[in-house]
Amino acid sequence: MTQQFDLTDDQREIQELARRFTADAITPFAAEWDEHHIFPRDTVKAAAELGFGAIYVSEESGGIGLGRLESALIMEAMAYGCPSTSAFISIHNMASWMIDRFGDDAVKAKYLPDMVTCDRIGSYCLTEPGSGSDAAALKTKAVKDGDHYVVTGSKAFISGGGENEIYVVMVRTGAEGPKGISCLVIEKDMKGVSFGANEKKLGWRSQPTAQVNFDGVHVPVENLVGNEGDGFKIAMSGLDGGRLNIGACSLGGAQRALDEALRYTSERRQFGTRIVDFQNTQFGLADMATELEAARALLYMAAAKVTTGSHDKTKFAAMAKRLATDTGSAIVDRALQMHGGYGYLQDYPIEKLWRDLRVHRILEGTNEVMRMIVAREMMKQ
Ligand code: FAD
Ligand code: 2MC
Repeated sequence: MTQQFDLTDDQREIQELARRFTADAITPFAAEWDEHHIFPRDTVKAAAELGFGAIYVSEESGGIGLGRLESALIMEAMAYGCPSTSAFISIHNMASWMIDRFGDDAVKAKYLPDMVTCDRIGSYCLTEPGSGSDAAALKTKAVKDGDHYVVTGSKAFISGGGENEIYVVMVRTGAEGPKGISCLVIEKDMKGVSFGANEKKLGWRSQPTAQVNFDGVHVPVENLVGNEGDGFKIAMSGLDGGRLNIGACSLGGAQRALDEALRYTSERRQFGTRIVDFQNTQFGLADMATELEAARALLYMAAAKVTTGSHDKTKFAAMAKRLATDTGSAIVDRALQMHGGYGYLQDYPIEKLWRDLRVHRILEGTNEVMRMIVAREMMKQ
């Protein structure tokens, strides 16, 4: 936002491009992907052809080198059609950016060309069965043996697990705590990598989630991203942007629910009048629109701060993720109520939005962890 409180022409153009792509390639198919648990790999590849596989990867590495506000605009637009698919593409962007931002030339040259085009898709692996919110307690071990690390352990809940080719994995190379963590790129086909069953989920059904296991996997030392001991900070920096994108996915889903609620209540009649003619409905719609704009404004501001590397970017990203995901869920829930019983049926898009947005309050840091980050920053001041 170079002009105060408005998007630039370039930002509007990228938003329009993402909206057109969504209308053609995502919205018409989202219900089927959800119902039949179809992962739309071809659509992800088509998104990459527009540059959406490497939105904030530098142009030198083949990305489109945009900022985090542009990324939020793209994620929000795609989530209007399918929050699950948009969020999946967001995670790939986060993993690719971590390699681009912190990797050396060799690791970038090895992985980024195929990741930019989504010929190889990336997963982000931090969570373990015993460490979710307390991410720095992770136990997956990487022991150096000559020119390799030998990696043993398990990662839980990995988006794209079993499907994706590239795993950006936080491992323990040193002592307990955040400073003993490093970041390694591990490939699906390396010997000793295996996957758990595809998790059966409430939402996010257009993408697989699985445990990823490492049993003595030999990973070349050149696959280290950054220096030994930098892994936790790299993981957290990735999440500053990832959390904005997840928040943006909630905004997109909530905007769709609001539009659907306005349309439905303008058509449906009870007691001899349209549902939208009841003042109760109008006040509800007005509040939904107001709260959505407020959450959006904070998210765009936080995105601008992450782009410029502002000192308070982590706090703002956490605030924006918390507000956008809580607000998004609340709006979808109200939209479902306005649809009455029909909102509960798969014949309308609302119940899927409700299910997809629910998990945004849990992953990429629960909303309780977001509050913890904000409060810690406040107490430092
Ligand atoms: P826990 O940490 O056990 O938390 C349980 C509850 O306790 C939560 O309500 C939490 O907020 C609360 N709590 C915990 N600590 C505190 C505290 N200090 N103060 C107050 N409340 C607290 N992870 C990845 O690394 N990569 C992925 O691709 C990925 N994809 C995912 C996809 C899905 C569909 C899901 C559901 C999860 C995914 N995750 C992924 C994992 C996700 O990030 C974790 O589920 C999340 O961080 C929470 O960890 P947990 O589930 O272990 O919950
Ligand atoms: N950017 C850069 N560095 C950061 C950072 C950030 N955003 N946040 C923390 N750090 C640094 C921090 O400065 C400190 O370094 P130093 O000691 O040199 O100052 C170091 O990292 C350790 O930080 P903390 O002391 O804050 O670590 P702590 O263990 O207390 O907790 C917490 C950090 C709770 C914020 C972190 O564990 C967390 O975010 N937990 C939630 C886990 C999570 O978000 N998981 C998401 C998995 S991905 C997912 O769900 C997907 C769908 C992809």
